[in-house]
Amino acid sequence: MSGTHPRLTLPPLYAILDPEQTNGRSPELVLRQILDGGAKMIQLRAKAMTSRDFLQLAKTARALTTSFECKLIVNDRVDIALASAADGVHLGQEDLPLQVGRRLLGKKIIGISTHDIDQAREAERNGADYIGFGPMFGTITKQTGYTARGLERLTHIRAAVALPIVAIGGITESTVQDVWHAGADSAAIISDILKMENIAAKVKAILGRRRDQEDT
Ligand code: TZP
Ligand code: MG
Repeated sequence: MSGTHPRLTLPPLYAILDPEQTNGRSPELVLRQILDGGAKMIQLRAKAMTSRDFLQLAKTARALTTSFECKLIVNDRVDIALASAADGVHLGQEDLPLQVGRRLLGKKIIGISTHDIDQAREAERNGADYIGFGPMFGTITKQTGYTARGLERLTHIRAAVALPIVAIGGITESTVQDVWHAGADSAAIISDILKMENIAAKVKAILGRRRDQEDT
């Protein structure tokens, strides 16, 4: 079974906002900067927040992202995605199974983290709307338990599934073009964006790399 949507078109950058990684800046402020930079898809990831606080943040993010015509994806939490009217949820291999998420979310977007071809094919069979694939490079943001997958494996995944692919893990402005070139529809980036003083400028710079690539 393929996804319930027509093939999802992903913007080149999939920005991830993790309130634990904002250097003390408020997540709302950081979110606004990411939106000012032009990001059109944002995932909210809040492992340590209470459900109540996560929901509050997700509702605020929903209002802001809507005004910027940006898609909002909630990490891990189907309940919070529903309650905040987000566009969808991102589920890892240890989260609720895709079929369960689909039953609860209907036509909303469901993305699945994958680390090899078998997981990618399974996500496609079960109707994911996109897959995450990684970690691409060494990342300090998340202990994934997997070694860096690298560009070559990304190319293999690209050939194995028709689903849109979001590459993740250790991607920076300097490597993002390689990732797109190897077949990712989109690049998920956390630290290279959130560590910046001027987040909007960083997002613009990353999107500018895409335009440069298209011009060549
Ligand atoms: N899943 C695999 S790697 C990763 C996630 C959530 C973290 C990516 O963060 P960064 O800082 O862009 O390497
Ligand atoms: Mg998860």
